[in-house]
Amino acid sequence: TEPVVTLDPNSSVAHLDALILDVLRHRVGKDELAAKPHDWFNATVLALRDKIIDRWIATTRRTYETKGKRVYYLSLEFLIGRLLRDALANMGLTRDMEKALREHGLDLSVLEDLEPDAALGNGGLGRLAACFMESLATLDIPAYGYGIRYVNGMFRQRIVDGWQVERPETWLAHGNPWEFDRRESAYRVGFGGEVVETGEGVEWKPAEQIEASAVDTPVVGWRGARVNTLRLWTATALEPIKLDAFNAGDHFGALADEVRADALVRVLYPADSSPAGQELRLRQEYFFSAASIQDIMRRHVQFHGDVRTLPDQAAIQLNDTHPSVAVAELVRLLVDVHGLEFDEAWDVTRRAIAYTNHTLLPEALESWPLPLFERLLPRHMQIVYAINSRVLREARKAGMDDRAIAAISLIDEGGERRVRMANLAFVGAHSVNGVAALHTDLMKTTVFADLHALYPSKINNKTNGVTPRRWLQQCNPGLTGVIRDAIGDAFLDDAEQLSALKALAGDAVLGERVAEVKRSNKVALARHLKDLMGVRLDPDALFDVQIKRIHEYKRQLLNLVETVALYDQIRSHPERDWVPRVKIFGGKAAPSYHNAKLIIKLANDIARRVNSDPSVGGLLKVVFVPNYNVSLAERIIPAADLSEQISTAGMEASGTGNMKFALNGALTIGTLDGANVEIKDRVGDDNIFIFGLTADEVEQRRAEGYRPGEIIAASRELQQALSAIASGVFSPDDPDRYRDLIGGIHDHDWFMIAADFDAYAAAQRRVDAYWNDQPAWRASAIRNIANVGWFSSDRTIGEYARDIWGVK
Ligand code: DL6
Repeated sequence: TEPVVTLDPNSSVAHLDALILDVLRHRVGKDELAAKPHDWFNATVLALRDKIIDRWIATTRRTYETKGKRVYYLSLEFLIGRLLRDALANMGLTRDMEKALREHGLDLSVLEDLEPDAALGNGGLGRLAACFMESLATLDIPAYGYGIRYVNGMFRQRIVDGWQVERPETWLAHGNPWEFDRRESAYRVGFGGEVVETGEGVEWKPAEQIEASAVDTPVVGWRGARVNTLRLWTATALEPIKLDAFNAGDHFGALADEVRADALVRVLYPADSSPAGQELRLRQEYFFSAASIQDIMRRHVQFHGDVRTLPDQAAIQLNDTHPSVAVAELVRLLVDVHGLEFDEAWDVTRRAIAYTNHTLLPEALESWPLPLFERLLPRHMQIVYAINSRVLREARKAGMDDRAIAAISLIDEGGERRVRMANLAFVGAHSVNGVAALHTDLMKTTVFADLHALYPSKINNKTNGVTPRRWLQQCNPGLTGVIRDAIGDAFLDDAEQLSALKALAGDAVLGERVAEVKRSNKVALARHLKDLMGVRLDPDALFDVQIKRIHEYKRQLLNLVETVALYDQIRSHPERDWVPRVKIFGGKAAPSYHNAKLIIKLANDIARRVNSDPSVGGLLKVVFVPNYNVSLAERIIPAADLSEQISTAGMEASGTGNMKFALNGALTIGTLDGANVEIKDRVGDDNIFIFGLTADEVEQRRAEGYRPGEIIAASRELQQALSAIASGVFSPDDPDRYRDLIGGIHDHDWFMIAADFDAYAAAQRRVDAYWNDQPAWRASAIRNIANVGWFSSDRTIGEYARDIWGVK
């Protein structure tokens, strides 16, 4: 099913065919007779890109002509994945391109698989940025995404003997046909040095300068509505080679500056356990923020003249605290370069900037050691102090006490002094938003309670969303076709129109068709995993999926402990009517996160044992899919029956996987956390499996003095599963491997695995019972699809545009 209309009358098959051949010959430099699949892939992308450029130029001209306000989305992460299928579908050219390639005996889907995933993000935050870019273009909002063009991006995960091993991702190894090198858009970014008095003000004289130059990727919206720009910065030394040193024989020393510049854009999230790693991370943050703010100012001054009108023409959104230093950079440019008084600069800055918070986890709230910040950014340090004095005076005036003032301060004075980037973003922004209703409420009562008391109108909620183009239409064409047959095409342009399915939820024929599509997606996934890992999966089993970053608060461990308990039960009671299950796990652990890596090993150890045990008779299979990424998610989500969203309540800001699964007809088993709460409200209690403590209850238990040992002693199933893991049943080669991991559950159980275990296990048995009633399950799947159109990122971006950015 081609779910779009063709926009361009010139895009007939013959026209595309001729274009591809021309590109292949003149830009790829290959004869059709000698071209390899990769040459055809490049020719296809370049031909499509030509079509996109026409719209890019047209829509950009329109913005200049109408003096439209632009949105600037600053994000250290853009988890883009592949672009070919997305861009083709949004341009309405999929079918024509398929035909054009077929003329040459080529299969579009094979070429699509040659595209490497652009893995410039870790997880939800980066993928959200990518969905937002697509929705901004779809809603015809002029926007730039600003980030870093990491050469290696997120690491490639290999599983060696069950352990995660990190390898560099080489997504640029064959070049990147999507991007445009914009050497003309280059800016100097300084580090270190000193601030000197000039008589007319102050001047920062950096000790080191690096050149940031732009690399642009066009982002096309649905039906080609608009093409926006993803501008990623790359770094070069001002003097890439010191010829004198080179000629004197110091070949490596001569290149040192270039290596130093290159290190800035090599990897996403350099390990920051060492001071050098911390410094690199702060350098990355300043590098991309400074280049982006300079670019924004240059465009504004060139076309609008007066820097004071910046907030009328530019809405700058900080995606989490990684670009917080942009607040100080904008003040610096306004004062030091454009000559504004500090207070006026501060006012312009706050009207231009807004900040999105994505986590309440204390360890994820960034702060930098003050000496490091001051050494690297001496002028910004002065500006931070100047901002702080204004904010703290306001707080004092408002009658706040010392405790509140200490909490509001941009400088953490407890222990080693640190610069608090979340506080800097908060005070430097006119809007501070959370990403789901519960998360936003918790922002007001926990980490930002005092800042909220001082600035009560800043915090607002913008519940996350996902683009339905990638996460329904493209990843699940079968389901898209069934929905179109059932309710027509309106949902392709407005995902909330999926609600027309509500009336058909009980329709047995529709239920059958939805189930057929699900089964064929499961068959396709099983085939893929067979090729990838040699595992055999039964497509008639319930596919139970937990794919996301591996983190203790996301509680993959709870799922694994329950898997072990189920394994035990199946062996003890083979006479029961067990529902065959395939437990699918996937996700990466941060390289220095010991317990997360151990959890991956545990999943693999359990898989090895369970999958080779004839006594479970194929009733239970466990799979850990290596190198989970966007493209794998696009295969796995359409094939899932059950979506595991089981974080400790109060800890997952929103989640976006939860939305993608529900949109593809999977039922959720989950806690009342993040956006699960709103998903439940929309799909209804009967179509979701909610269990466990609420965020308030988690807080209360902790306050009361939580004793997991007592809970474990009272739950036979839990006790047995934990002791099996701890005693080495799944790790006979190293029986003590999991002793400490499980010991942590007995001891403090910070993530409340014990407290939620019985409720989780009971919910899983409710899942089994419901699965046995297939008509009811199918009706619930349809109700999920029908009710989650609201979680489209078009809706989210519409809300940002209206409430925060003031753009149409
Ligand atoms: O808002 C996108 C995404 C949420 O869906 C996840 O719940 C949340 O964990 C994630 N946050 C981060 C924050 N990391 N830092 N810093 O990735 O954001």
